[in-house]
Amino acid sequence: MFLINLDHVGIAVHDLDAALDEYRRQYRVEPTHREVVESQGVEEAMIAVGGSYIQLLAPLREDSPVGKFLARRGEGMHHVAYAVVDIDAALEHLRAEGVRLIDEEPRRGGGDTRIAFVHPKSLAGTLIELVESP
Ligand code: CMX
Ligand code: CO
Repeated sequence: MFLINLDHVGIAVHDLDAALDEYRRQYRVEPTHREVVESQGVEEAMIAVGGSYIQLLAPLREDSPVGKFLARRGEGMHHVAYAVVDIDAALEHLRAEGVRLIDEEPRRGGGDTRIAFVHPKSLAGTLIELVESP
């Protein structure tokens, strides 16, 4: 199967600590993982929900994908991430289908995953991330 799980939903926030405090207060949940991913210009926190995660994203700088998103649209849903078994094969398939890739090759994501983004103009205005777990 090509898509094996809804890995996470990414949500852009201005202040990671404040957003985590609200998740704690409103939903009584704790992040399982928190990490600065320099290459993506974000600090991210993962909150487990069933077999998937909520990924809270705060920008490290204004001139980053999440920084630009926040300036333009404010806080909110930023992307959906699907788990795949073989990200190289997935990218090859999408390329063959003429889909607009943001990442031609996978890069390193949080938690030692390999990730790649597909442009929101390719499908329903949704930024899609593919994730291959180690
Ligand atoms: N979801 C849906 N549409 C989006 C979007 C998003 N997250 N971000 C931008 N867009 C839309 C814009 O609204 C704009 O649409 P219009 O032309 O209709 O106005 C269009 O895409 C281009 O927007 P832009 O501001 O000119 O483009 P950016 O320079 O901000 O780049 C994108 C957009 C998606 C290419 C860039 O954000 C990117 O490369 N993202 C991938 C990396 C990333 O998001 N990393 C952070 C998450 C890391 C993680 O998950 O670990
Ligand atoms: Co993500």
